[in-house]
Amino acid sequence: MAFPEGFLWGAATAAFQVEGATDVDGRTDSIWDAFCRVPGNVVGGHTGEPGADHYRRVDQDVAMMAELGLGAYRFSIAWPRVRPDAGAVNQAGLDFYKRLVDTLLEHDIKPWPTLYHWDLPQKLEDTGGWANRDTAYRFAEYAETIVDALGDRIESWTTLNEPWCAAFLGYAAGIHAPGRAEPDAAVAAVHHLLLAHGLAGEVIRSRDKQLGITLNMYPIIPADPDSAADRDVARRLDGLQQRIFLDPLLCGYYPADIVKDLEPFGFSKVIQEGDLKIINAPLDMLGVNYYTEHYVSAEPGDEGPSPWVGVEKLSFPKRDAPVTDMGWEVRPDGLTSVLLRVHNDYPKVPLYITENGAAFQDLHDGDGVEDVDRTGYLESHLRAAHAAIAAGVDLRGYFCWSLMDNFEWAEGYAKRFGIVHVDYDTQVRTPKRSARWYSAVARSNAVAS
Ligand code: PNW
Repeated sequence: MAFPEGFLWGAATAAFQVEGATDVDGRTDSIWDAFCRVPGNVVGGHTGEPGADHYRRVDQDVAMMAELGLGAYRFSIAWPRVRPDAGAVNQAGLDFYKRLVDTLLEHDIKPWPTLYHWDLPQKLEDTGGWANRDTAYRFAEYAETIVDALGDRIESWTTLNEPWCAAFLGYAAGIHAPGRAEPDAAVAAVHHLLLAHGLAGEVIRSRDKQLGITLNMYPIIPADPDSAADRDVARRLDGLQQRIFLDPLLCGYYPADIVKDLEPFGFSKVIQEGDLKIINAPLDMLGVNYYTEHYVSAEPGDEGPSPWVGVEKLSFPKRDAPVTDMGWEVRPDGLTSVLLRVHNDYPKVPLYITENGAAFQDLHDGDGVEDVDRTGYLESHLRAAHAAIAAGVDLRGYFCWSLMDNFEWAEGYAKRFGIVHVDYDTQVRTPKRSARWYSAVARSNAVAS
C-alpha cells in the first residue's frame, strides 16, 4: 500500500512533555509548572521534570530520529524559554531551538515547529490568561521573535496545537492548566486563541512562510440516531469541538447555532469588528490530530465541571471495541471520516495528520519492547489514512504521537505513547517494535500488505 510520492513521515512531541530542564537557562514558569504543583491535579504528583530530558539529550534524540529514517520532527517551542514571563527575549532559549533545528537539518529531517502547545507563561495567566484579549497580542510578539530568529531555516509554522484542549480542558473542565472551571472564560479563550493564531499568522505570512494550525478532531456519533435529543447533543459537540474552529479559520464566520448556544456565556461579546478577517487569514495547511470517535447520548452522565459548555445532559456510552490505556476506543475508520469531512465540507486546504497514536502498557521481552498493540493501532490508522487519500483527500503527511514516552499531562508519566521507550531513571531510549515497524514504513513510503 504505497503513499503518494513526497509524503512526509514524522513523529511528534511537545516541549513541556519531553524537555524537562524546566528551570535552566532563564526559563520561567508556564501554567503547567504551576498546575503540576497543586496536589491532586496530576496523577502521581508528576511534573515536567524529568520529562524525557530532551533539552539535554537533543543531539542524541535527533540522531535516533535519523536512524529511524524519519523525514520530519514535529516539536513545540516553549514560550517561557524564548520570552520568559512573556517579557524580554532570552537568547539562551532561542539558542536551544536554533541548535535543534540546525541538527535536524544536518540530518535531513524537516523541522515542523508549533508555537504553542499549552505552556502559557504563568505571568500571563496572572492577568487573565487566554480569557484576556491582550494575551493574543502577546502571542503575536512572541511569534515574531521566534519566526525572525529561525525563519531562514523553517518553511512551515504551526501556530497552535489543539485550541479545543487549551480552552475547554483548561478553562471549563479545569482538568488541564490553568485548572479553571469557568465556562465564560473558556468561550472567551476560544476566541482569543483564534485571534492569537490570526495575529501570528499575519507575521508568518508577511515573512513568506507557510501558515498552519492543528486541531483535534473526532467524528461525533449520536447513540440513537432516531432520538432528536441525541442528535442535538451530537450537533452541539460537533459545534464545540470542530465547527467553532474550522468555520472561522476556513470560512471567516462562527457557526450561527453555536453562537446562539453560547450566548449565555458571553461569547459574542468578546468578538470585535475585524477579528474574523484576521482569523480567516489563508491557511497553507491544516493539521489534524486523531485518536478516537465520540459516541454520545443525551442521557445524563457524570456531573461536575465539563468541557462541553452549555451541554447539561450528556454521556458517552461504551461500545464494544478495544480501548487504549486512556480509555479511548480504537476506531480507525473515524480517521478516514474526519479527513473526508474536512475535505467535503470546507474550502480545500492541504491536510497533515499531526498526531495519531496510542497509550498502552509496554510488554518487555528481554531488552526489547514488543508493543504489538501499538503497532497494530498505527497500522490500522495508516490504512484508514490511505483510504482517505484514495477517496481524493489531499493528505500530505503523517506524524505519530509520540516519538518517545513522555509526560502525558494530567495523567503523568504512567501513560506511555512513545514508539521509543524511555526509562525515566536512566533516560535510556529503546525503540519499541512499533518504532522498527514505523521506520520501515517511512523508508519504503508504504505499508506492507
Ligand atoms: C493531545 N482529551 O492531547 C495532545 O496534543 C498531546 O500533547 C497529547 O499527549 C496527546 O493528545 C495524547 O493525549 C489531548 O481528553 C489530551 O480529549 C486530552 C484530550 C485530547 C487530546
